[in-house]
Amino acid sequence: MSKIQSIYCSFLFFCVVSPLISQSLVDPKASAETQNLYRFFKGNSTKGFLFGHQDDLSYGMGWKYTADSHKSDIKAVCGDYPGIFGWDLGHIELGKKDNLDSVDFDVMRMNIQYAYHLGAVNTISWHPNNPVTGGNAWDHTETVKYILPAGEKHALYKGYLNKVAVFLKSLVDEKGKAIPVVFRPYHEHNGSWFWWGENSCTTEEYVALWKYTVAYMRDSMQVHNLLYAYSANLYQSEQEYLKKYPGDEWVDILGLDIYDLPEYNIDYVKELPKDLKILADLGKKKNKVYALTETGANKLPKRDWWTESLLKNIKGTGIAWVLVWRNANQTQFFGPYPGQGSVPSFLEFYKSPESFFAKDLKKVYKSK
Ligand code: BMA
Repeated sequence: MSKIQSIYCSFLFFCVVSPLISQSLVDPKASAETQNLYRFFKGNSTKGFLFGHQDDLSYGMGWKYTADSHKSDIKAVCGDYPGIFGWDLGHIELGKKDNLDSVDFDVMRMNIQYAYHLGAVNTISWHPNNPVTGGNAWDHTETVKYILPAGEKHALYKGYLNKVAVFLKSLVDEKGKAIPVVFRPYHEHNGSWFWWGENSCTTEEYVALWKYTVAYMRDSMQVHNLLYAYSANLYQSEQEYLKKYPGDEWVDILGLDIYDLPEYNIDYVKELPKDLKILADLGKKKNKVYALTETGANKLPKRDWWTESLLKNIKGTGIAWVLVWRNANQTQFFGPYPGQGSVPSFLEFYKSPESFFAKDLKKVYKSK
């Protein structure tokens, strides 16, 4: 290629291709850092995936956050923080000080800022209480139709969204710049345990809820630091995965939630690659980032789980990240902690060139 041709190609890339990349996001006004995060995911997924842990900085086995301690079970085990941190906004809609798992929202904000300062990524899910009954997210009484614009609980729902938007907009760095977040509302909708789940609303209602929520954040509340992730629980086919899909212009990232739990009644090591293959094929077809948005084996009974059950089945799949759920207490933990039986396997997983932890991340939010 001559010098002139190469200058012309770069010119074409910057004027034609790069605006197209940003235009393909749900939010055309997404901040530069948010667009860069998406580009980072795309580029990095050929090299490996970020490792993530829910509530990692807020509490762990036998400890709770105290100011400036920056404790983490993952760091205590491998000397490094996760590459992606998960948080949940459940109960913010009620105006509560703490979330549904007793995390103070001010602490959550500080931890999100700390994760950003480490160069790592933040992803936020939301388990809102049922706006019709006042029960929790698992109260799957029919609800969605009552909170849509024509419904009698619509004003209440808008109030919920206002509180979420205010929190998301408060996520800024020390210079006041917005911190990008992967927002993952209304997850596992193809299961029937949440009020937005399979048997509690129709496809039209779910899609309307998704679109209304996204448009409200983006257009009414002008929140511009979000990538939107849609994540389904186990599925058997692409068709099933897409049953309630709101459409390409409403989703940035495709997700899968799948657990290695006896009550799931699945053979995880068989099911995981099958579901991931469907997800990866779809991600490639749609040219979208895709991720293993929730997984884990409660209490980690298999000592080699990290290498044999997880790493073997996710390496080379192109997922942007894998996130394991929280370390709540002795009866519910998905991450290792010092002395736990799976630590040697986790350390092998950590050392794998494909797993990215915080120290591996340098330019997540930069344009190049
Ligand atoms: C579930 C459990 C609950 C928790 C909820 C929201 O999977 O971990 O204990 O309240 O997620 O984090």
